[in-house]
Amino acid sequence: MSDKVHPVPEGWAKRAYIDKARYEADYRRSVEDPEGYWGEIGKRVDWIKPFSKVKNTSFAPGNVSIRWYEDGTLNVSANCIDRHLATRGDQTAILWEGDDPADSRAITYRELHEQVCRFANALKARGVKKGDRVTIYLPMIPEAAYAMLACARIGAIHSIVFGGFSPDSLAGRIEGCESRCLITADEGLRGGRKVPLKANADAAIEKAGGVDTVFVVTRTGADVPMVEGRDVRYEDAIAAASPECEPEEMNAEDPLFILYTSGSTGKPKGVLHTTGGYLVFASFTHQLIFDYHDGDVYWCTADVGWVTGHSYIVYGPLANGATTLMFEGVPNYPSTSRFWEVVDKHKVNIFYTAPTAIRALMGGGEGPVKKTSRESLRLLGSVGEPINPEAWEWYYRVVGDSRCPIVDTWWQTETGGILITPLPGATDLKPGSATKPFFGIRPELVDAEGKPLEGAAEGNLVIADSWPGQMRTVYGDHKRFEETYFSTYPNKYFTGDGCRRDADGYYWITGRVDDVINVSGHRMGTAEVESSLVAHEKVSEAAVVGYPHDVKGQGIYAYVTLMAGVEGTEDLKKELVAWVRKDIGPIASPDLIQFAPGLPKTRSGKIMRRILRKIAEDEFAALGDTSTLADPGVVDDLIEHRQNRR
Ligand code: 6R9
Repeated sequence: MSDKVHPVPEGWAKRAYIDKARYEADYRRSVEDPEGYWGEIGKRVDWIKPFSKVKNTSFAPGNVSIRWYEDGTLNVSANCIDRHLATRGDQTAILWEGDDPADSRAITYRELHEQVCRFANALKARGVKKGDRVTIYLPMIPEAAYAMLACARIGAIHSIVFGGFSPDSLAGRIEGCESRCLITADEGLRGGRKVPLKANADAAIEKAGGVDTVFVVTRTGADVPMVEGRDVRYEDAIAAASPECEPEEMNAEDPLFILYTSGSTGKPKGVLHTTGGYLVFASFTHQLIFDYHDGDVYWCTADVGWVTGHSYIVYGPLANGATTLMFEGVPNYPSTSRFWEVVDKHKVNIFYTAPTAIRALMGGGEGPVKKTSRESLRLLGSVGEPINPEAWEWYYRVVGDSRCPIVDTWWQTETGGILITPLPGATDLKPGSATKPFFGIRPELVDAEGKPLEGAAEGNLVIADSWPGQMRTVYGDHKRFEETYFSTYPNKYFTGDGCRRDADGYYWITGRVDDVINVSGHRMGTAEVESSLVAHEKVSEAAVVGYPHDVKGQGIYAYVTLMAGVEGTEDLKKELVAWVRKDIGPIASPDLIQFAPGLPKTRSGKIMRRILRKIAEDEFAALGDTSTLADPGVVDDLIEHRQNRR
């Protein structure tokens, strides 16, 4: 924790949409009169049929139901494109920067309109209609945004799967929502390396079944096999389609997209977001938190495979008529100056990235940053995991030349948009704190029993009332939705995060309190990695925990018990890492593996993760009570062979 305060810079309070007085007044009104407040804010998007009802939400056990603007109708693609055509048809909507610095492209709103209409018609020509699920497995190319908006235009529900996921992970997500259409590319390109997307897609479809159409975008031009009758060249389909497509009239509560995310148990959940409330919330938060003004160039470095890419590369910025930069590459290719070179090349004003990227670049020193100008930058943002004060200060001083405020934005796939964050013209910053709630958000801290904690305190973070961008259900499993988020603390939304509130009412997220770990800003369920490990023929049992990692935030530490007679060699460790990589994807690769003859269990057979976490953290002096263990002896062996010695 740091007690340094960076006051709102001179000038910011005047130019920003929101200053201190306005924040206080509007915040009060937003929580005292949510109906009135969100009723007004709801008008920021174009409705086909205006809503007359604003909020109809209940967090009551057994009856969780969330509806916003429920009798209004609209179309998200029309809001992100058509309504800008008259005033900014020739303005750049998407500024695309390829993996290779020689490769970039500007797509105007008018071009975006044509591309999206053509693709929407191509989807229709293959029989895709309102309510159908479409899985998108694409690299960071403009076609990813076209695909999302084309689905939204015809009312199909997209489910994007990050291009780094394996065929098996992709198959699970195709099956989970019964997609009949998949959109992919021949290959992806990241950091100069090729990713075999089409080959992965073929393997996934073979496993999942049910897919009758695959659109294949040409990215590298690799010669990929095409299945007759099923696979369609994207370019051919677009060329044959009409450039006009009427947007489908959607109800505010019709689904917009599904996005799979990891939880503490079981398979990833299909988080469902709907149309009206999501768009209002994504666009409103984008405008105020990034203080987006006409003409600004805005860059969020996330991938569209994650929620940040959905809300803050595509839907929020485009609904606001922004110029949004989309980056195909990685921060260290061709060199570790890449981010800042892109900032200079495109005169980026607002830059939004993850702490893990900042920490990785910090390791390379100031040189690669300082050789660039970055004078266009005005505001910096952070998302995905807690940012440690050292990384915050480096980002502020080295990247922002001590002149750009940093918005440390806390939110989740489930929340649809940012909930706790500074507003650059209103909030004095404390490095490491996500600061204060956004309008309409009622964060509370509760103890393990659910008792509300007042004033300065530390506990579990819950949200007391709904907001328009909140997820509506787990796709196809409303019971799981209720159990996961509303049963721990009845009548509250449980975030899964721990949090401290200081005497100034600032929130400091301390990390997950459940069995979810956050690796380089990516959510990973420990149960998913465990089930992958135990599927290996030489593994009898596995327990996975997170441990502090200098660059990734958390690393993956796996305790593995082998089958009788199998020897725990270094080669076997490598084999297991490769196994998980192939099974789930590179982001799930264990960083450390410890072969354990036994795991610490209670007499009823429950693995005591608390002990495993402590040993992985190299904090075994404070193991706490081990008296309930069936065999306390296993702990000594685990400590002796621990893999993280500091
Ligand atoms: C947007 C996104 C959500 C989890 C969340 C929390 C962590 C995100 C954070 C942060 C501290 C921040 N998290 N932003 N922790 N400060 N500014 O990342 O969604 O992938 O669903 O992850 O990430 O633990 O619960 P998602």
